[in-house]
Amino acid sequence: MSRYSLFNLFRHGLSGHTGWKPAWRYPEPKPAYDAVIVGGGGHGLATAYYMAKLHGMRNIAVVEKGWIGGGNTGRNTTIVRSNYLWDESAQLYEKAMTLWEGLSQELNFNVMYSPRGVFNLGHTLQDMRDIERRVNANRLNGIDGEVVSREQLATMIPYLNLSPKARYPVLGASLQRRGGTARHDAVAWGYARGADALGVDIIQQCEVTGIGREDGAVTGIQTTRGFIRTPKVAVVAAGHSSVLAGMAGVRLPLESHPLQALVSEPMRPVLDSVVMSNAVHGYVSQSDKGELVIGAGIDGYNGYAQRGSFHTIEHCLAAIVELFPAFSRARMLRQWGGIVDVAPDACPIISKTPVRGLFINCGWGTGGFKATPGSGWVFAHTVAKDAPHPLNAPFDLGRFATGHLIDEHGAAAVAH
Ligand code: FAD
Ligand code: PYC
Repeated sequence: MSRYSLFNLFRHGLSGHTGWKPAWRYPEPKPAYDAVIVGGGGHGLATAYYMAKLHGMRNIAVVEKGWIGGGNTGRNTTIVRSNYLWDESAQLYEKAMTLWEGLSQELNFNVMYSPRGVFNLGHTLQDMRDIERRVNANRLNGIDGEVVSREQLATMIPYLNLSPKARYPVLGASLQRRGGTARHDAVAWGYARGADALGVDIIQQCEVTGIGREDGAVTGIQTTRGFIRTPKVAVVAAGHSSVLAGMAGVRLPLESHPLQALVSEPMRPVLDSVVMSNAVHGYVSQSDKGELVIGAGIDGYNGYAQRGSFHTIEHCLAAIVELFPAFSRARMLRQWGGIVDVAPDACPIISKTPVRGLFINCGWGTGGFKATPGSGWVFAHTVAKDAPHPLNAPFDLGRFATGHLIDEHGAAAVAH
């Protein structure tokens, strides 16, 4: 900590913590904007930031029904990687990865991107063949990846159970060393502060309840704080995407599911990488505070509650304890859920819609946190220019009519 920040901390402490300059304003909605982004998660805020910064759109607003980052952005397990199978997704997630690498500097806000390495474990010969195929595909796309043997894992992840007698014995893994974690809410705060400084209005506690249309084009949004006129509405509402699109008569090929995570009590450093296993439905990393951050597969039913069923996390913890028997003595501190929007090919939809001026960015399912900077970057281009960027062109709605699906179930990491 610099002498200046220490001095400020001391000064604010003595003044009863008054007089802090808020990191962003709390403006009243204006009657009209050039564009409105619905959803103040990381993706919506990143979109606003890049629209203002790169496309000169300053008369814009982000409208959030709760508080920024209170959706999946603040509920995820913060895993960042770009090791997707198909060229289209690999390039999109790799764009995000390169933005992560400079994001703290770009925003002058520490997003705590930590490239500590992400392992995807293989438990069967078929898993290992899939891992080899994916690593080869990644490398052909210029993305770092390695196949790691069981023997190497013994030194790289000391507490991992490598017994051949395990129910799902570990045979090896893929490793992306540039993958890792980032601080989820800092990403929302950093983009919010940056967007606000460029003139973007961030309007919290403002729910969109309707989308106005005339002659097949958007006219504005109905909100709990009045009607806002705008020719462009960009919906980035994760688990509620279909609800919002439905307000404009657009039907999306999405299902909303609960996805749960939990953290243990803090403990000394025991795990310096991210370990994921699709086969046993569990993944784990250790936060800087020392908590084990653990996540499960999705709850199988559709729902809009930010909670899930007990048996799902029970199953997940059984898997984690099987992978790391030493963790059986850790007590769990808290558990929560988010609502994820899953598309049939486990890929996002970043697209114009049949309604002129209505854009959607959704379908990130269980894996959109890692994409946050890239998603905002391409969506800003799409909304500002009324046309997709080449990186997101393959992810348009049209693919569900033409059949050009990009099946990334194998790389999705969380089984669904
Ligand atoms: P959100 O952050 O959910 O933002 C959408 C916002 O829209 C919300 O704040 C919501 O309040 C707002 N909204 C909805 N309806 C309205 C309305 N009518 N009016 C106004 N505002 C509205 N991804 C990874 O890459 N790595 C991970 O490790 C990972 N782990 C996960 C673990 C869990 C438990 C969960 C739930 C998700 C995980 N994900 C992970 C997925 C990731 O969190 C999401 O894909 C990503 O955060 C989506 O960001 P977003 O900004 O689109 O959505
Ligand atoms: O997409 O990498 C991922 C992920 C990990 C946990 C949840 N999603």
